[in-house]
Amino acid sequence: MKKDKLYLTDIVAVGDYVDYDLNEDGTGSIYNIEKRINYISRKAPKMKGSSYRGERLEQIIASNVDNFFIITSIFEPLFNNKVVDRLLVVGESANLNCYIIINKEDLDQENLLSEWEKLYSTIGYKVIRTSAKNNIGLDKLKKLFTGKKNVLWGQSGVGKSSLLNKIYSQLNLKTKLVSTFNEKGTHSTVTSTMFRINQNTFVIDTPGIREIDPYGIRKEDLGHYFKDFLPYIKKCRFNTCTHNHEPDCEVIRAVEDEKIFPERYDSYLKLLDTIEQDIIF
Ligand SMILES: Nc1nc2c(ncn2[C@@H]2O[C@H](COP(=O)(O)OP(=O)(O)OP(=O)(O)O)[C@@H](O)[C@H]2O)c(=O)[nH]1
Ligand SMILES: [Mg+2]
Ligand SMILES: [Zn+2]
Repeated sequence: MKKDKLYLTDIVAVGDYVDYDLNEDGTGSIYNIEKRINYISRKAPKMKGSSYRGERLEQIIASNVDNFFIITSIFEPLFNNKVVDRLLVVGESANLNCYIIINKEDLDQENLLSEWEKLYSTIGYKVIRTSAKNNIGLDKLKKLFTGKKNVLWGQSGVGKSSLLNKIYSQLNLKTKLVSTFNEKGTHSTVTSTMFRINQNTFVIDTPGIREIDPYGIRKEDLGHYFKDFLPYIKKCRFNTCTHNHEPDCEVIRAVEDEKIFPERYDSYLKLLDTIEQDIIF
């Protein structure tokens, strides 16, 4: 399976259970990290000096979570299904409960939201449409959060912090001003933080991403993390089929028969290509 190699960028991640000693002056040291039940991660963005023998390190975003909320917006930034599909691969490969939030429904002038909602709910994902601006869908989200450890992840500017502020006003998280929204290089949230809402409800706000490459996924396993492919994968002629060029591929047949959405297959091929390029590199 995945994640057999661990060249970590972060030794401790948000959500870890740790043992620590605390000094009188408030400083302290962690001396034990409990084994993670699960975690979400990505390949650390390409940076000089961050590679180990040409490999990109794994960056852990959050650990020991119950629910993974993939947050998108319909506009500003424009809904990006490729990013959603990549985040779904992250969630599925970690065996997490994945939800898709489509925020800023107040900006949905071209009625795109319903189409994406339909696509993802047909596959079997729960889609929650929200507007932090107009207070839509907030009660639904609050209910899903309650009693769980939740992580919110998505592109920068989709409204992660705004939604959390609206649901839990005590958090008072920093968000972007509308006027500065289009300025490049500005992330309002710069580090992942977990907030305890009550005894057993936690939310983790994360910095927005620009790029997302799932870590440690082998190309012959990638199809297993597209849950709409699962009914067909077993029927491919080769059990190492990458559903790309191989003969008698049932996934390709299902795309041709319109049983798999072409948008999803396209995302799959792009991700497969990324993995292959990384192997050469
Ligand atoms: N029209 C509209 N604007 C929204 C909505 N939700 C958030 N915004 C605006 O979108 C911008 C970005 O919101 P943030 O909450 O900072 O986004 P974020 O996902 O936390 O961004 P990062 O912290 O950079 O990852 C702000 O200007 C918000 O006011 C919404 O439902 N509708
Ligand atoms: Mg934020
Ligand atoms: Zn196949």
